[in-house]
Amino acid sequence: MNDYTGAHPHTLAGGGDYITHHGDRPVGFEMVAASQILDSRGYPTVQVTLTLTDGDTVEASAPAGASTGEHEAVEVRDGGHAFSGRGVRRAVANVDEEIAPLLTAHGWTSLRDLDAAVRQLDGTDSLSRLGANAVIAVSMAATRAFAHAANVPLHRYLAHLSGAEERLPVPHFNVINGGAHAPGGLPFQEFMIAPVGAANEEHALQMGAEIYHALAGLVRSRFGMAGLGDEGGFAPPIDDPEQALDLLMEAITAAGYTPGLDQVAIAMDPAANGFAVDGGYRISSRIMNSEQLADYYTGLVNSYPIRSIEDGFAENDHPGWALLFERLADKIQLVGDDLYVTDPARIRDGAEHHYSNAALIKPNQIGTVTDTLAAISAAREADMACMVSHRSGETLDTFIADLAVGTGVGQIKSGAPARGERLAKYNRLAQIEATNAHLSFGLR
Ligand code: 2PG
Ligand code: MG
Repeated sequence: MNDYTGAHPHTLAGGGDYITHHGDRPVGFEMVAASQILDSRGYPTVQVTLTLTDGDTVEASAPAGASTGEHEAVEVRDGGHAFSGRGVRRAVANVDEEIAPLLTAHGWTSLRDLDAAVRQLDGTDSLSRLGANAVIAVSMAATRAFAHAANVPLHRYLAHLSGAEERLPVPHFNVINGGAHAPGGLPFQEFMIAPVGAANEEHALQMGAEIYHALAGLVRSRFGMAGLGDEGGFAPPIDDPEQALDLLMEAITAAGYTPGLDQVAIAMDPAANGFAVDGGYRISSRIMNSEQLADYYTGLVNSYPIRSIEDGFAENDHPGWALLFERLADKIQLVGDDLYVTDPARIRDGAEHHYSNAALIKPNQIGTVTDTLAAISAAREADMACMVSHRSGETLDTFIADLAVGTGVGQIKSGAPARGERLAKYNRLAQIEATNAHLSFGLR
């Protein structure tokens, strides 16, 4: 990963802009203020506003997961009666009382120094003292402050930090929701459509929306009413993953597209922590051991155009992961989410042990933007693919859209092409495309 401390000025790809001698131009903060806002599930989360010394402000807010990995950075929540214990007044106070004096004490010459100083102030590996929800919001806002000071858009600044070539990612629309994100008995959490054959981002969004509407029609005619899950996908009353996959195939065709690895592919996040039981995994009425589950996935991959499976096994079932890798790694993408929690060391370990060939990237799992970029670097060095991801609890913050473009990973998931907090990211991608005609679109 590049940083700003090198003696040579860095050139930013794709514009006439330069960031030169950034180390000589510190970013200063006049004021740091946090507040408690509500996320897309109606639970509190942390928003941070930084006022720069030039009087301009930048803002960011923390997302929150429902199916969290055991080793994720730890949020600070209030406990007690209000919001079922999920208030973030303490995390907000940590920003106002501890992080603010640190940030305003002097100028900052790099995001890396700033993130390291906040981490040091916290003093724990998991960020559990100040709260990962406080720290990630500060880090994302600070990244915007550095981009602002460098006078470049956020995605370009992130490209500069990551050393990657910018690229518009293929959106993975989560259109059927199960697991921890929806009521009902569907064990797998996410069924996604990926318009890999789209000409560009705008076209991909159109395809996603048209397929979503076709699916709405199918679900309504077949099941009457169907609820929506947390990420805007439908939650029909089904409990067999193959029923969900059949619905996707029909919806893709009904919208006038061809299901296939070169036009509209399918991706799944079973999120296997959620259906792991004593002695195996529960799918519909069956309990499968790891071998049977690997066979089951292999059967699905042979029958449907599935390009990616995330968290196919529980995070601690390393033999299961190794088995799936052996079976499918040369055919499809196998993504570690709960397995890696965006932690560079865990990603390196997974590469060494052949657990997966891809990593999910969620900034709030690790707690700072600097560490998120380090996770992407670790994956890249191990020849692993990365997919940038939202959380099931989201806000209108579009940071991950810029992160996906700036790190050039080629793929993103931000839920269904419906609901404001999901669309905010997709629309931001379209906006980046509209103002950066030179950028390529697609998988890497
Ligand atoms: C996941 C995420 C996002 P959550 O498992 O990949 O879709 O869910 O934010 O609930 O962890
Ligand atoms: Mg996941």
